[in-house]
Amino acid sequence: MLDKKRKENLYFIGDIHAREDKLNDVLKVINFDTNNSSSSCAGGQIVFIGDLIDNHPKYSSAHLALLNQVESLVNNNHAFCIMGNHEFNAIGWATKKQNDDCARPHTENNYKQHNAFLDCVEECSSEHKRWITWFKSLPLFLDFGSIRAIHACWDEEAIKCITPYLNKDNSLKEEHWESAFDETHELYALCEILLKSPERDAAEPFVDKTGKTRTKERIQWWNDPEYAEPTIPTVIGHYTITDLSGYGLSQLGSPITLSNKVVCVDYNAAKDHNPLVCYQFNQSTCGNTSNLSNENFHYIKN
Ligand SMILES: [Mn+2]
Repeated sequence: MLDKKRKENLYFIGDIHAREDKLNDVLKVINFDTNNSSSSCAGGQIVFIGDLIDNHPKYSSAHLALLNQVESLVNNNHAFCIMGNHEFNAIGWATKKQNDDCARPHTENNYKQHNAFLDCVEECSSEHKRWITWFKSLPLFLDFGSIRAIHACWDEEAIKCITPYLNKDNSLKEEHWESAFDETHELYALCEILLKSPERDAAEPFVDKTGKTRTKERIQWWNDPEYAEPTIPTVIGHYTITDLSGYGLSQLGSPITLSNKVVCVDYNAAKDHNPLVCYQFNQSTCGNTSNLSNENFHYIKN
């Protein structure tokens, strides 16, 4: 459970990917203004679901404003922020193993996903190191009792197995970061499941959105025979809901929950034409047996 002083309303905000402009749009929609004590920030806190960083290089310069804003909201008890796979990968990019190799290989594809951030902070600068230290402090998941949040997949077994590697606040202990990028270590697979989605062999190889050919596909764990149906409300991001994804959208194209208990707040805000989506949950009117409602999404419609 969380030590931090908690407020009644939680506003879950998904994968921002440096779109600081869209964060400020959505804060206006939910009337969350930390300079105005009669705004929704009086009774509410934001929960950022990770993937604050990385986008097309044209959004490079927005990274620092966004990171400073989120860090300040967290430090002032207006927000929580959990780790996404992009923060996780950023740590691997900047971490040297004992044999001096980089924990996350500096391949062309990995660079392409990350260079907007590296250019903004200047790779290896003190600014870069400062943000890596902050990323390392982020919890991998949060359990509010009535609702919980994780970037990709709430897998009870994986959470049980990873707990000994975590600090009390659910951030990874400093001494385990190298193992988290070691494919032969159990931490590697656990982080893959929780932050990047469990996977199984695809029927045929396919090319993903970064141009990489993949032989495994993500499991839609909230609705999969190999997974027990979640019983406690859970918020995720990561799954980039689009018209093509076949879930998370009504026939009219409005955001809807993935199931009675699981909601995703990643509607591909990284791209120009998609909104940044917020999901509101009231902890005093909704308990851990509540079904999630489609009425609680907030965003700017195109
Ligand atoms: Mn992600």
